[in-house]
Amino acid sequence: MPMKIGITCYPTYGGSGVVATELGLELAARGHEIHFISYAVPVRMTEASDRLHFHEVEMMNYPLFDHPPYTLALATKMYNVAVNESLDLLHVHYAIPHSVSAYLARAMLGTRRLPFVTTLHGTDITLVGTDRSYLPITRFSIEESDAVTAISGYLRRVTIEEFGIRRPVDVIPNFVNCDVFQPADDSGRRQEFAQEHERIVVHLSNFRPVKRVLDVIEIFDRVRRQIAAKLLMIGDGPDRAPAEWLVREKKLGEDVIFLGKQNQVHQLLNCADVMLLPSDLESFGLAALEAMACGVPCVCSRVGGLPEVIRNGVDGFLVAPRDIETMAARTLEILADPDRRTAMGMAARARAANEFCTTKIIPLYEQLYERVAARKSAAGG
Ligand code: GMT
Repeated sequence: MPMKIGITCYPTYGGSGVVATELGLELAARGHEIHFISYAVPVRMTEASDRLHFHEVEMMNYPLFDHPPYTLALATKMYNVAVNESLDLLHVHYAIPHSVSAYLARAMLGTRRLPFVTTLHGTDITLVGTDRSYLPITRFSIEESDAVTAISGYLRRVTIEEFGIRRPVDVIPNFVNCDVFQPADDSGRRQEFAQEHERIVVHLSNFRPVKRVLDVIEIFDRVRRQIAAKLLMIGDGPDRAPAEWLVREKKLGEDVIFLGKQNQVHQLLNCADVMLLPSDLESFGLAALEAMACGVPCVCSRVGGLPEVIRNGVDGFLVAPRDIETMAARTLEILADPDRRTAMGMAARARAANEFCTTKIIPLYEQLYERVAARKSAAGG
């Protein structure tokens, strides 16, 4: 049955916002009415329709506020949208502060109870949530959620262990639209970046320290000494400037192309022969999944949820984090052997399509919403 769902996420360039937005778009395509509630339009929300709406959280500033209370403004907007649009439930992505705002909105609704689902994405648990300054309220908002999902088995385990959570946490893995992200003979775009004889390596992230962007440059430097290649750096963030500096130091300026933030990433992934994701931590690794769906194998760190996505030696390689030499060797193994690259690319595509396609994952969210809504009805909400 179609539902009216409020979705809150960070609208900026980052995995949790991308997942939340793609989820909203997919749910709208299936007949649900979606209301995004955030401080800006989410990056991948490129359309609006009678089933896709955006509500901006307005923040009144006042000289007394050194830090305007966004959590409260968001709770107020959630409450207003829930009342005006008769929302069935809220689904918040990233615990801090979204699930706290949802908790407040639900409490404000009183007997007209508004259930909320919290999806945990990674750093909300592993970095922010476990910091002493946020731990008690993160635990509280997880315990108070009407349902909680984690994007990998790894993140579920960490959540339960770190917070001593006793309530159920469902694993609903991240997903990819396999019709948009699919292998394509994009030689037209490929020629923009490389000559026929050159291979293309790609990295996609928000360039935060956890992504080890400088390791990407170091790995590419070693690859480039052996083979003609270009490196496409997609995204932006705090480590972009240090990475550009390292590129200049290593005299790689001709071969490393910083593209900044991009929306049509599937077109760029389709130019690539291999993706590098040497992060210190990834609770899932959505960028790797998007590359895999395009038939691009990844060389990644063996951390967090990545082993749940990539089968080492089959559809990519998993290497100990910070082991730059082995990552370079694995990348060369793929680039130097076209048959190997094709076989791994096909295996990667098959894994993405069989395990993580929207057609498989979105129904899991729909079933969860139905369970949560049914509990609300049973409670007389
Ligand atoms: O990785 C980031 O810095 C962004 C972060 C986010 O919440 O936007 O990504 C997390 O969520 C993604 C989507 O679920 C996952 O694919 C990433 O693995 C996860 N990042 C980490 O765990 C470091």
